[in-house]
Amino acid sequence: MLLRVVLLAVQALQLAGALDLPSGSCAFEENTCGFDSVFEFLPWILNEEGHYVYVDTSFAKQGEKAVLLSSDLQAEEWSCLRLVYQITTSSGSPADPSRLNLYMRFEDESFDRLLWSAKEPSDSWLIASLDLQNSSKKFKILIEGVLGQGNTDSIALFEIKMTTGYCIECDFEENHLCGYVNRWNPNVNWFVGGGNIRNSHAILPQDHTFRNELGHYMYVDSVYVKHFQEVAQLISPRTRAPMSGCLSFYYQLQQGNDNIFSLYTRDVAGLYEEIWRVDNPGNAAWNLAEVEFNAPYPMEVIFEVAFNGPKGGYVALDDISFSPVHCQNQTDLPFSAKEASCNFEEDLCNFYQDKEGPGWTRVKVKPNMYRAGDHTTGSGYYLLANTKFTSQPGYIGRLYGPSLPGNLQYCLRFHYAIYGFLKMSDTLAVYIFEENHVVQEKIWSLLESPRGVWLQAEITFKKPMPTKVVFMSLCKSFWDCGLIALDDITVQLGSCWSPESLPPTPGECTFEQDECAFTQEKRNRSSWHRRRGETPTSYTGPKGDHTTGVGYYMYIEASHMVYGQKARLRSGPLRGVSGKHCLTFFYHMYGAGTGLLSVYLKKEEDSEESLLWRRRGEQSISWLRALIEYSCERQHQIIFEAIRGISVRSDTAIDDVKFQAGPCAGNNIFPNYTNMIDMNFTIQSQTRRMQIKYFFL
Ligand SMILES: [Ca+2]
Ligand SMILES: [Ca+2]
Ligand SMILES: [Ca+2]
Repeated sequence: MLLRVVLLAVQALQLAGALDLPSGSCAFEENTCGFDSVFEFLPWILNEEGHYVYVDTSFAKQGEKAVLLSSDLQAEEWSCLRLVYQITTSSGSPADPSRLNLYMRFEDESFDRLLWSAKEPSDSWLIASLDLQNSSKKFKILIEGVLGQGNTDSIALFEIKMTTGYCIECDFEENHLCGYVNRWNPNVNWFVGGGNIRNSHAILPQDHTFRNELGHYMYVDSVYVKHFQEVAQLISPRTRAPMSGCLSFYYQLQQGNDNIFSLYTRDVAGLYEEIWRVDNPGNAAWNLAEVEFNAPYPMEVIFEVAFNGPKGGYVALDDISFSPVHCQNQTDLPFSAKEASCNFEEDLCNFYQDKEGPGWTRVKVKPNMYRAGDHTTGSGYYLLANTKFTSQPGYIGRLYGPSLPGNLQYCLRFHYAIYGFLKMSDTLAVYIFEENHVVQEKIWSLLESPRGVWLQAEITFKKPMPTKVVFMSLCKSFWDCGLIALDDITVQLGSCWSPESLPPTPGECTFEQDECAFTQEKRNRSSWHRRRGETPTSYTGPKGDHTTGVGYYMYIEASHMVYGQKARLRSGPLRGVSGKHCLTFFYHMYGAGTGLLSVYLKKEEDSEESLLWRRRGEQSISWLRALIEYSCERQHQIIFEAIRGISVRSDTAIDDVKFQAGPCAGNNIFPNYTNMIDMNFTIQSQTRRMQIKYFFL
């Protein structure tokens, strides 16, 4: 048995806290503590002598999966879920390795949220730490092991433990060290100090937690330092939910002048930022440090000591804790993503213009060849500059955003479209104004780009002082400037850049990477195709996708089909829940010969499908938004069916499909609002009335 080698380590690991585990936890000794294997899949097997559950290739085939589901859980306080696991394989690094996935299943959502995933085989157990935001909603934890290609693959779970508090906190009293790891260096490393006297590395008489010789702490010693500025790093588990507040810890320094003890954050792109550095050696006792910590997106904290030589002494660390309030009596962060964003459906939100007169006009137009509808719904409002009413030679229109606090990283996204045949470079620019408008910096400007398509711009920025984003439309002379349209401005905390390794936004498909979980009964020239850019036939189909203008969408190519031919795109299985679901998507039905687009609900075990929504014939030259509210308490699928119309001018497209819990009216209508992780620590929620609603059932 491949797993036997690690058992000793695991037994040691489970010595602490194995009795009286909180709900959502299990050490897999006599039973699985309310975690049940899901019947349709392989069972997880409880090892005869206890200690773990496993699934392996001795009784299952490649690609098969085993699913373990918890009972109902609730995290009314912020909690940390720790998972001790191991993936083993005998075949090196196979192309299709075994995987372990962990999902959260909220009772009102028809899809599961992937929280974490691992596929690296290892020789010993590993620990994953997952922050669970406080919520009154009930949920279940779903653990899925998918067997890979190797002929002796196995996946084992040794322990699941859900405790209140933040994953980043640690008193170093348990063997798992809360998922903190030392980055190995030949000469200087962080070690566990204290504890059992006989074999301990105790360099201090007492730890901080228990104030006695049995307590533990972390330390790094300079005695083996060989080079100038050798660095020891202790790395925290990565945050998995946005958090902001005060990080505190206790430290001791010996001969503090010869080493530098600092604290860094490191984001998923590997960017370091120093957030604290020891400024005086303090006394020989435990010193408290309090550091402002903002992690709006996944981050690690790194405790780093740089030694200049072997006489640098030691640094000891204990009792890292976090509190979601600021360290000093600062007021709460005044930033709210919703208040800094606008779709212009009702007004200018918190944006405003110069007093001299509007350079930007809020408009709603009937879409035609020369002017598309807005980006939000296809039939709503947006801003337009350089119209003959607003532009004068030498005119500059300025649209100011609300004030954004300094020292935070922001991702600004907006959609713009340009019209006309005139030269357009530099007629739209985005500036950052320091609050008193003294310092101005251009962060983006328009280059020549396709006309009549809503294009998305993304800008990441960070400034030390409070700033405003300013959209400037410039028109040197009336005859030089075409029209500029602006819509769906969003500001989020964190970088716009999102690594592909992060799980996709649950319940949403933009078709940018692939077709998500959508499938087709058959795939040929007359089925749905994934495409970017224009469709080959003129006077039909979109010019670009809805997500970014240059991305992918799904469409039927009418010239490969005959009149009345169908193409059907089927969603992955969706869970039945009580209460309403809201399905939103964008559709494009432009062309004189356009046929039919229908959305069907197919309940499991029913042969009939029920029609939820339908449009017949040409609708608009713009992407239009559809909202469908429906309920279904059984497992089901949603089917998009396009039928080719009477001529080749009947290309029909869809994009940005999104499933959400609850009725459509309460849902946020901003597109692409949740990227990476939910930014739902905004201060106020603002309910926006929906412009159009379609109700069926
Ligand atoms: Ca301790
Ligand atoms: Ca709009
Ligand atoms: Ca898209």
